[in-house]
Amino acid sequence: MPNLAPIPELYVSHESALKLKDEAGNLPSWDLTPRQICDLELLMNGGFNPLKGFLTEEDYDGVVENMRLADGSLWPMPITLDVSEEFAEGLEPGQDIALRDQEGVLLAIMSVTDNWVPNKAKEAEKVFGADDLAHPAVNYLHNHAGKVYLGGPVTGIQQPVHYDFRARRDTPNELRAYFRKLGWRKVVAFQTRNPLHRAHQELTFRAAKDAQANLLIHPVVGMTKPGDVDHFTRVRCYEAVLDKYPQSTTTMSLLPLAMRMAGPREAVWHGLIRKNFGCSHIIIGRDHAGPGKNSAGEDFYGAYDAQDLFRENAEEMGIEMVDFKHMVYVQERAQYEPADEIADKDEVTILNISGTELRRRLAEGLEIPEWFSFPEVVKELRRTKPPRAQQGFTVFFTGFSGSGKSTIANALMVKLMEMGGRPTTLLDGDVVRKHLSSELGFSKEHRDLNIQRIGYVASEITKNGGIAICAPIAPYAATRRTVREMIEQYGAFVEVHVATTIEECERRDRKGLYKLAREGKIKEFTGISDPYDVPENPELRVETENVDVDNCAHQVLLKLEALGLIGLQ
Ligand code: PPS
Repeated sequence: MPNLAPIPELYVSHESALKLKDEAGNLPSWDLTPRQICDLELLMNGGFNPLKGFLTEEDYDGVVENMRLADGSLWPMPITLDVSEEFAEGLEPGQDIALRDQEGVLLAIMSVTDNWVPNKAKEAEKVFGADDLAHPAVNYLHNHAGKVYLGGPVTGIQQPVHYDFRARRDTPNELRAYFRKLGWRKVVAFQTRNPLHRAHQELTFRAAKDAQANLLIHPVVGMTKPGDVDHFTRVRCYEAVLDKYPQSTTTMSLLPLAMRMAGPREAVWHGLIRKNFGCSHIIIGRDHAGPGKNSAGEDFYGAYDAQDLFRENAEEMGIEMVDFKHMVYVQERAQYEPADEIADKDEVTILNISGTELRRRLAEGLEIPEWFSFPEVVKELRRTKPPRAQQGFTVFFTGFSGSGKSTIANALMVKLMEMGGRPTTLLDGDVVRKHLSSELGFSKEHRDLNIQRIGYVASEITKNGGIAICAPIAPYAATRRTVREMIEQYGAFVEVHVATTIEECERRDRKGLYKLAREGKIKEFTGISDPYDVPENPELRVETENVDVDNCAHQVLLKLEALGLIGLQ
């Protein structure tokens, strides 16, 4: 049975917080990233107990190496404060820094004891199992996280502010108090980042019944896997499913966790967090917190690795694992049953709809049967994700200067406007440089900024149901990937490589720039004195030599139709 006494938090009293706020004006100030805000919230409210701050170098080494803090306690996930080299440079040991949210609100003071450059490749191998950018956390580590880590204890000033679903957010101590008040001694936690359908409702209910425990639906609303259903939609879905459980057996609380999709280590981490939230059990499934396929197309982890690692550590963790039962629908009996308990398998009809099939049906506006999900859940999902042909999307042309990007993009825009239906905006390289990026040059840093700005505008257009057509050179693969990730949260990203060779572009030399570049009068010219990473897997590659513009634009239209984004008459 869990001890439901309060656990330590890192917050100071209201009076001390006011005083510290006053003094913090003179401290170096770090604006936390969304992931760091999630981590900080769980550090401060005890969700990451026994951590007292961001990991020191010694703790970090132990956690990376063998999941142990320097004092020997079990902790599987590096919780580190990554910052830029410039910020870390002037910091002396013992220096206090102010940790602020993205609006500048002071959330905590951190006493920096450690300041080091981590070996990220090693962290990727040890923590995530492979230094492979197909893993979202490895990609984050290499392409988003700062170069330097800071470690040290944190003094909590105030919780990050949330304006959404306030009544559904609880700290570990609030949940513990709630369980104490209701006399819930045994509680099974269900961790989820997906909408719940009937099978989930059945399996969670059974898990709680088998353990003779109450049930906590504990969905992650911090950061989940890129491409997941947004948490606003999910929470509205969860609210609907909550009514399907017998009254007063089940509750729901939202967890502001930034997931890492680290499979086995993540399962142990989820267990420790749920223990802090007062739970006695947690449901761990097949491929728990799995990141999908690696760059060779194989699973990162074995299907039962998470359960195995959890089992090895369960005793020390003080929270029990409940096996996730694979539930399937038996048509003849009109009910869900655990797949491994169906004795007459060969005589009955077993129905199942995979995640991929569900997404296809939603994307194409097809029927989703009631045996699979609750009508309220399907309605919410359809509201957020209308069929693809009604969603916004981005067509992102990339290629050398003079390759024909702008001309094809213009032709495509006109064709789409002829078809009508969705507002269409062209973000051409030259136009963007005039209106959005007029102060930028062509250094790597400036090109990245330019492309990120285009990506930002395109993602807003996509989010709001429009069509964005972008036509910059966008020479760097990593930046194109960042833009893809920004946009795919909201709709399709269709990368079109305009594959005109550099020789042909130079031969055409419409603007006379290649001549100037050859003469050294324009520096850092793409293809001449600056690199261009050829897209490896664009949705479409168009050749322009001996093909007219109309045909190139038509190839793009056909691709959009094949992807279900437009309906050709
Ligand atoms: S980038 O790399 O994506 O930010 O470039 P982009 O915004 O598309 O701008 C490319 C246009 O700027 C002109 N130009 C140069 N291109 C490449 N390298 C250098 N150094 C350079 N200096 C000026 C060039 O005309 C490009 O126009 P397009 O439309 O591509 O022909």
